[in-house]
Order: sequence, then structure tokens, then C-alpha cells
Amino acid sequence: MKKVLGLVVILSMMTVMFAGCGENDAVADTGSNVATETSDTESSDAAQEDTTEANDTESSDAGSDSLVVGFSQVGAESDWRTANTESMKGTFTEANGYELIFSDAQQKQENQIKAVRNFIQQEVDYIVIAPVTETGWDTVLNEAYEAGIPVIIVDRMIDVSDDNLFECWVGSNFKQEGYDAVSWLAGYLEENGRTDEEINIVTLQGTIGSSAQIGRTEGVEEKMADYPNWTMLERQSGEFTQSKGQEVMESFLKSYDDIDVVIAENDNMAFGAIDAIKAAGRTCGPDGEITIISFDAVQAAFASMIDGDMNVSVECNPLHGPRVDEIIQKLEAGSSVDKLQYVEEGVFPAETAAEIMPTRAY
Ligand code: GZL
Repeated sequence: MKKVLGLVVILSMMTVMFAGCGENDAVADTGSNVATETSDTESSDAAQEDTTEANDTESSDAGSDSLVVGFSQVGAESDWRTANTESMKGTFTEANGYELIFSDAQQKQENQIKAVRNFIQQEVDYIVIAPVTETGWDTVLNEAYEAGIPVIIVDRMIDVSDDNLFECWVGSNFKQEGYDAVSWLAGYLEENGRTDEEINIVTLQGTIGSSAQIGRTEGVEEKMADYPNWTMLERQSGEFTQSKGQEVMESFLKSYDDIDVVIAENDNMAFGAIDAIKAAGRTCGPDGEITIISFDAVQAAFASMIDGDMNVSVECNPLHGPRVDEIIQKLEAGSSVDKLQYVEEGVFPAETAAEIMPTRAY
């Protein structure tokens, strides 16, 4: 009710302020990198100005009886992240009974914390967070808890002192993804008569401290112990981006002349590694010198496998929107929800990429 009254006051003020403006003029840009569309929750834009310098924030149009969801997204660092954002924006629409306030934290936790405080200030109905890293969430989640706003975590996990600070988590089993990568490599080497060969591996890690990086690194490390003839030459973070992945791979190629396998903890870093390998006059992929193992399995990874550059991509499902919608509807109906909800995932090798790519949703 508070929100409706505030809205009437704000809209009256807006009528006076913009009397001479065209009907659909967007709300005046409130500062650099803030994409704010005209919405009937103009009061939220004033509150959002606190995060102007920190987040790209946008609100969708909505009716006053819509459920207001504040979503703090990591950033836009990868194809996977784009697909994840599209899934959330495609789900939390006015037609589905929602108003979405979306904030892009540009991969900085401090921006996510600002965005969550902004959501609390706006008295949203639900807060959804895709946390950039696992730690540092207790204080702001306590604030949301005190404000009585349920928090749902998607994608990466958080490490908090009390798991009552969030309703539930939807995401991937990252350690299992690491196990799957090792299982694929063992099978691939066996098929090629290389089971007993000395295998030298380098790893492009994701954002250090993110559960995707922690789980994939730990999963690979744990299962590699079963293969004493495999050596992990070095691991370094490529921060889940293509440019940094290429940069790190260039340094690996300068340091080691006997790399057999690259494990890239996401497809975009794999694309950067492939560019670096080719620029160095080397070859990769099923018919190349260096085997490329990646994670995410976005459509561009299938294209890379079809082009003969990448050997395999271990899927990481980004389509969390419908799952979160289902959770919110259950909570609205007073039902309980499972604390941890894993999404289904597979392993996609180059051999079947052409056949499967047309069926891929992202
Ligand atoms: C995984 C997700 C990771 C992806 C990357 O769930 O957190 O972050 O693997 C993305 O592509 O940047």
C-alpha cells in the first residue's frame, strides 16, 4: 500500500515536471551508464541514483499489483552471463505479473551490495542475487532479513554464517562439472591410445573465489589424482573473459613448450586461448596438438567445436529464470521450497556438436 500512495504522489509531481515533454519520453538520464526506462515506479529511479555510479540499473513497466523483484546480476562478462540475464528478464515480465529491477554489478561485489541496499530501500517483494564471489554477504543479507524481504540466490553459491539468510539457491554442481571434465579427458586419451602418456595440462581459472571457479578447480584436482601420469603445469585466472583468457594463454605458451591440454573454466576464456594458440602458430582441437576442454556449452562453443578448435564443453545451465519464478510462486502460496536446487547438465563433445547445436536454447 505504501508503494501505491508514494506512486500517486510521484506521478502527480511527474505530470507537473514533464508537462511539456512527449508522452513516451524516457525519464531523464540520471547519470552515466544508467539505462532507466519510463516506468510507473518513478520513485524507484530517485532511490536508484545512489547506485548511478556503481550499477547499470533498469526497471520494467508494471502494474501496481505486480510482484517487484530486485535482481543483482554479476555483470556481462561472458556468453553464459548474457544467456542467464536473458532468462531472468524473459521471465520477470509485466505479462507474468512482475516488475523487474535489474542491476548489473560489472563483476564487483561492492556494486552488488549497493544494489541490494537499494532494493531494500525500495521495499521490493523479492531480492535475487547472482553472487560474484562466495563470501562477504552476511551483513547485507541480515539487512534484507530484518526488512522481511526474502532472498533467492542463483548460479554461484554464497558462504554465510546462517543459511536462514536466504530462502534457497538454484544453480550448478560445479565440482561435478570438474569431475565430468576429467572423465571425458580420460576417455578421450584412452580412445587415442594415450592412456600411459605423460600429459601436461594448464588451467584458465574463472573469477577467483567464485563457486564456479572453486568447484571446477577442486573437481579437476580431486579426480586428476587418479592419473599420476598427468601434470598440472600451472593455473591462472582469466576472470571468465575472452581477452584475459587470451592474455594468460599467451603467457602459458611462452613458459611451456609441451602443453598437451588446456582446461578453460568457461567458453569465453577457451575462445581467447584458441586465439592465442593460433597466433603462436600452434594447433588445437580434435585434429590439433593441444586439446581444449571448456565449460558452459553456450552456442558459440558448439560453433567452435564444429570449426575444429574445441574438443568438448561441459554444460553449465544458465536458464534460471523459470526455476526462480516457480520458487517465488510457491513462496507466495505459502509452500516450502528445497534449500538447494541443482539444474540438469551434460557434456558435449565435438563429435556430436553439429547435430546438437540446432537444439540448444542458449
Ligand atoms: C557458472 C557461472 C560462470 C560461467 C561463466 O554458473 O557463474 O560465470 O561459467 C560466467 O561463463 O562468467
